Amino acid sequence: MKYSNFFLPTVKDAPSDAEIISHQLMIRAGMIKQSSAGIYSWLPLGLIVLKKIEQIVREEQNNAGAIELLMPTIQSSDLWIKSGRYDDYGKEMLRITDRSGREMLYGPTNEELITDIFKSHINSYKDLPKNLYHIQWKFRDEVRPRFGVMRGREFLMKDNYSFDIDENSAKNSYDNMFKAYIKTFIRMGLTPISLRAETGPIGGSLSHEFQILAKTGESTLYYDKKLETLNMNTIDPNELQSFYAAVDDQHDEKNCPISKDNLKISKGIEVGHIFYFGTKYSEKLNALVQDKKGKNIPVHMGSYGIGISRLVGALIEAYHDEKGIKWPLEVAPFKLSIINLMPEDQDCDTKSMEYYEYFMKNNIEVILDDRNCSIGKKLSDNELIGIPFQIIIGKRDLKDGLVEFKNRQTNIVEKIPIDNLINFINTILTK
Ligand code: 5CA
Repeated sequence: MKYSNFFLPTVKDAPSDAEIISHQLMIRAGMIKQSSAGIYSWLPLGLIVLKKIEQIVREEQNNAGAIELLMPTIQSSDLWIKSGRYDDYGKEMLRITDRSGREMLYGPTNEELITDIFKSHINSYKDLPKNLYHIQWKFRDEVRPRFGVMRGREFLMKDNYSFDIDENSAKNSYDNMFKAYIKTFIRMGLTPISLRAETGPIGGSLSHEFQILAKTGESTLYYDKKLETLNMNTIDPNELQSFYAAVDDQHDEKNCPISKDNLKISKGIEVGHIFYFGTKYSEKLNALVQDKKGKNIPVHMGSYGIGISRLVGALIEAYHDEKGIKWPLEVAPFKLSIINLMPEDQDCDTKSMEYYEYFMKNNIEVILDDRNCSIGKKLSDNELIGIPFQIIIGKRDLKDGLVEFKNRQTNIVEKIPIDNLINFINTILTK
């Protein structure tokens, strides 16, 4: 991508209602534009990151055996009346009347609709377990939408639903998702902390929320330090669920079961929530399956949510400095930024283009900053948008046969001989 062709409208100052750093940086880095309270347009840079996060979530869902489908955003009220949640959801649900006077709603979640799909097609234990997911926009008319995409009214969520013949099997499905969630967040470069949670309007008896650590997070977490050093390949959900973890209003210093030496206190942001609610919806919506003895029984269900759009903000909360964003490589909108400090200089232009074409040809996501603007603006915009690796091409360095390389995570700058640069980058990217 050439910066001059792209649409990346960076702005100097964030609006005064942007209270938290991720909201400020997303606006300043030209990632989103507010359309109305809690509702945003995703500008190209923001959309690339959103899609990257979505893809990691999708891959880990697929790896865990979940099957993707897509349900609509607009739902009919019928199923919600049957489940009893049409009234329970209150003002948070956006209600719409169509031209025929039918009551519709913009889905805040999908337990009812998926149960209806399930029951139309599956009626035997032989077809279980099943785990279905979709990635779709939700709407919740939050009383106080704030913090940008972290608490929006319209937001992108991955939600899936597991169907099992009994409680034992349902707990396996729950643990399978638990494991997939930990992997998903670690892949994004985040540190997930899992905590027992309230079930709220979703209902049920078992629930965990997943918070990721960020110094600027909203909740204070108290947890066993072992939760911070997980190995993605050896996750044991039962072991993790047995470790101590609590948010501040649940934590009681006097009755804390672990020693002070093992207790860590950090700030976190909730990015995922999972529930086991047994037959709550299947009974009301008549989703029955035949068991081995030929008896029709309500299917056992769980639901599992990840806030994909919230994760964009959460990642920025976890990775930024006073100059801007510092994307972890896995979710970065581009891996490399080639910054041509002097586009009007023939040598700078030729070298920049040579590198750019090489990376483009080799499918390495790169942005070439070829704008005719001041060096100061170029450098500060690049700090702001947080591409992990910067290749800075200036006239003086080129004369000495060098280019500058900056690692945005560490902010360390090195001079690299021009002929070694491609090898150097390839080595870093394969590490
Ligand atoms: N049906 C269940 C699981 S699929 C459910 O809706 N769970 S939830 O209410 O906890 O939401 C799941 C995730 O969506 C949350 O962990 C959070 O990351 C995200 N989320 C919820 N509300 C918002 C919001 N207003 N703005 C942005 N993300 C949100």
